[in-house]
Amino acid sequence: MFGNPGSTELPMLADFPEDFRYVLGLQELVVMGMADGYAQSSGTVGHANLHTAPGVGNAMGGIFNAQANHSPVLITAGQQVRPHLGIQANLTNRDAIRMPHPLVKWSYEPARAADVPHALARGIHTARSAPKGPAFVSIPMDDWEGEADPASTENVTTRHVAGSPAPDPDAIEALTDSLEKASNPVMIAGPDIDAAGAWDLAVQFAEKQNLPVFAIPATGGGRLGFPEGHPNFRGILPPGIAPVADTLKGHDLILVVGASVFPYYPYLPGDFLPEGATLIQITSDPEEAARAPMGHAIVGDVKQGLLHLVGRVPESDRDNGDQLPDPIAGEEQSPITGTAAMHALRHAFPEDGIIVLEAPSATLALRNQLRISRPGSYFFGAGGGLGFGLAAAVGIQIAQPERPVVCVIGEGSAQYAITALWTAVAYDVPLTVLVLRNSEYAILKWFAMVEQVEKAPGLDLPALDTAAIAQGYGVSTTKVEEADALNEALRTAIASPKPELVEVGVAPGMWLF
Ligand SMILES: Cc1ncc(C[n+]2csc(CCOP(=O)(O)OP(=O)(O)O)c2C)c(N)n1
Repeated sequence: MFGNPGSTELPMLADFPEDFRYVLGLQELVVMGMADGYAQSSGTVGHANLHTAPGVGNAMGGIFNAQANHSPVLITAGQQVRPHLGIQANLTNRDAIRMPHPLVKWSYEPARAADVPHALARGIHTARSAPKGPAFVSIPMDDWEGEADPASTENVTTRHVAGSPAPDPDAIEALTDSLEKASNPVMIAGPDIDAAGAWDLAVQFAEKQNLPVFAIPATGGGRLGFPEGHPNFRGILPPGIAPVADTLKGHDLILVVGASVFPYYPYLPGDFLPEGATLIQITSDPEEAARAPMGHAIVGDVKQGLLHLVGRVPESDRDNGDQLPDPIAGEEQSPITGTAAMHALRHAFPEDGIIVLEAPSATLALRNQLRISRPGSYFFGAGGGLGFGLAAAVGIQIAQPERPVVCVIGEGSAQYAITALWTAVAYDVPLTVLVLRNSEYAILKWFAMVEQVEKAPGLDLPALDTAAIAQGYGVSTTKVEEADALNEALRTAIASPKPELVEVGVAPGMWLF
């Protein structure tokens, strides 16, 4: 249970069971992000416990992110005692169900104290059923004094809800035929391949069919669905409507697996697909299927879909285009470029490392430099709400104590969930944080250009000393300016059994390679 307690949650925490662990976050956005990262990385349900209405309010951006990440999180919040609800006593969540409603799969306040165990079980099953996502239960604080119904509690704590609806075999058969007839098909790999544990199947399928593979746009993909160092990998789709169609020109069949179609941003209108192309999406999320602006969809479990495809398609020796060139460090300059910083990280990053990324102007540079090629090794806030990165990294490192986690974060982004550093220190979470300091909101300056906005205020961050702040939370820190020193500092930090923060000065601007 990740939580931040208040008076309304204390009864819930009484006699805290020994087989549970409580991880304190100092602000609810951080609590939510930690539970999200933990849930995604562990493959189990994360639990975030929030402080009645203001706590849910603070966590809202994180709940938004968990929804976009398809992250199975049970969110509980305390509530005033039932006799106080009608008179709206202080701290009453006056419309607890409606407050997080659009951002969760299910929002509920039990009608009776005796219904709390069932509501919690229902929330857990709801969060982890396809499509996965957050579920919310508000619990009046006097309910913990009430009597549970022993028979019902026995049932709800022992029953399992297993399985994920399979795609229609006829639809998969038809897709197999379309693939056979296509002259230049392509696969677009999305985050739910990783979440479904279907990474190896995606590779087998692409290899058997000799398909070129793209990743979905970087800004909307919370996980990787295909190894980016694989010879079939062709790169990351751009995020706008017209540029996606342009990139996919020449392909007549576009198969999107485990993603929405597509997480576009900014708005760059045009044709959705290249002329003559057909798109087919396999997704576990009926809502993702329904809202797609083009193509056809097959709704069902991504792993089972790929399993059937691998079993049915023949080996192909089609020509699938050119491999990506090796990443280069780029020209030396001072301050170093974001590309050079990511190149230094590439050479310090261990085989079994996990990246958590929230460094907007260096997103593409990191992806292109590191070409991450192991499953469960990359997490990004798909919703775009800052505050995911640092918090999720702490939750992921707790879920994966044996694997080194490196959170790469812009100095602006770091501030949203900065108190996560305290949790890392308090619970001995040996996370490495790499802060890219460019003294500005670089990505917003780029957006200002795209949106033709001139003279916007508030895009510079002079004299923001993230390392000094981190020291206040008890984190050991190192500041570097050169690529070699960065590489050295990262190796030391990653090997350290304590949380460490490395801050590197980078030149302002956007880093695409
Ligand atoms: C909760 C939230 N507030 C504001 C934004 C808008 N926003 C997007 S990127 C960004 C700046 C990030 O700055 P920094 O981390 O320094 O990265 P840089 O762009 O310089 O690489 C902001 C404020 C957001 N995405 N989420």
